[in-house]
Amino acid sequence: MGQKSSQFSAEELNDYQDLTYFTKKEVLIAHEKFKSLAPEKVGHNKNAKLALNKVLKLPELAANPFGERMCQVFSSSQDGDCTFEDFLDMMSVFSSMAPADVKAEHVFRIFDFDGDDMLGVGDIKKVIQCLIGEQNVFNDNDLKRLVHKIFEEVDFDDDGALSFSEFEHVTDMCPDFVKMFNIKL
Ligand SMILES: [Ca+2]
Ligand SMILES: [Ca+2]
Repeated sequence: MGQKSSQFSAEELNDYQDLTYFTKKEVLIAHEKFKSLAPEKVGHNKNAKLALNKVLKLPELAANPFGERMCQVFSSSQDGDCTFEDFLDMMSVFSSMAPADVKAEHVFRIFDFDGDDMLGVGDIKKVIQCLIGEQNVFNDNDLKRLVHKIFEEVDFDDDGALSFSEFEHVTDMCPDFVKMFNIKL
């Protein structure tokens, strides 16, 4: 029926549908987006691995101050390079269909720059720096004060780091924060 033959078998599409928040049709739309980033590569290898700078060409990622970090978190090689499956996973988690707690879990990983499963002072400083942009230099004292304020609010057990459950209080208080990571397919 369709003019273009799909690069995917029915079985593959069923699997992707089961593993993501997407319908088969949306999986194909996600693949078109992935392909548009590097048509020459993805044209003959549907699951080709694209370099980080190619993936960041996706406007939604380019516009997000955490775009690079998002790719790193979803990259199966952990360097930001993404196969289609990495990309599909990322699009699925940040789609409007994914539940808020799943999104929050991944935002937590994005913010956990050093990967120790806690958001420490260093992580939060980096998050703030990403949010305000590299051009805007934040006075060191202001930055310290802001970090202090955040920890005062949500570091309930006073251990100097935010666990996921402490972080969830932040996302409950400001749902817009997680919405910043919504990507429309
Ligand atoms: Ca950390
Ligand atoms: Ca804590």
